[in-house]
Amino acid sequence: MIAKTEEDFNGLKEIGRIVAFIRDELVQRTVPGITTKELDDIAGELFEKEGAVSAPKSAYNFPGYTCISVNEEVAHGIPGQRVIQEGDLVNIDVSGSKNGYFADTGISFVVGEGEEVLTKICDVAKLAFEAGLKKAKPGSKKSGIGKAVFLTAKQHGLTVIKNLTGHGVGRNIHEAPDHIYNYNDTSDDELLKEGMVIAFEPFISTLEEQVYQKEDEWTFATEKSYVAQVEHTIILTKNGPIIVTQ
Ligand code: M3C
Ligand code: CO
Ligand code: CO
Repeated sequence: MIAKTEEDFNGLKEIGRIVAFIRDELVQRTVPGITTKELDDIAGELFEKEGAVSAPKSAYNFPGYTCISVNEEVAHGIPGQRVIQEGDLVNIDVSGSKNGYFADTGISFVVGEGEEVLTKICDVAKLAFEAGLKKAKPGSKKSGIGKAVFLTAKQHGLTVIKNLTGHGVGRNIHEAPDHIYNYNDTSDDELLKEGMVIAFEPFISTLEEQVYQKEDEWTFATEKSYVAQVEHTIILTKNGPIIVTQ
């Protein structure tokens, strides 16, 4: 969407605050021994308490309030009986709506002490997010964001997932612009607009550049790579981006 009115800004900030709060609460509760279903149940309670609705559930009938992906899983992981272990790479992606406004956020992190490479990809995903954010200006080419993400990955000896992208958000969970690529897609030189609301989500990978979908028809996974994501919903303005899911 293009945010124009005071009501738009306030509506986006409110759902942004809620999904960020649920994300942070779930990260804090991710300890060895807990199942991903137990974490998701906490999210369900918090959505209800906040008067908000899970977007994966309402928009796609996803079997969970949130997407929780562990190790080889990259995104759209279904909460279930999987038990979190020390050293796991976990991604928690929370998206929802309230009063007709949608926001989307996610974070990858390592549970306790883990392999060094896992911490590295999580840190580089944050750096890539910051680098892309600097290019997220009204009037600039959309592809400049992906270019910055790809360069950041490359500088650290890493790469990006090319078949998962960011997207427009605001009045729906996924809306125009359909794709914010994580590499320089030169065929894609749409210009970013004042008030445009996007969910920007770099996926930084140790090796592979494609995810495949598992037989559950939801989970995106890799075969021999680890992947980390950082996602925020941002409103682009001439005075700089507003991150509503901080
Ligand atoms: N929030 C998710 C979508 C959840 S709907 C099942 C997203 O938009 O960030 C991703 N899209 C692709 C991978 S993660
Ligand atoms: Co998301
Ligand atoms: Co998203």
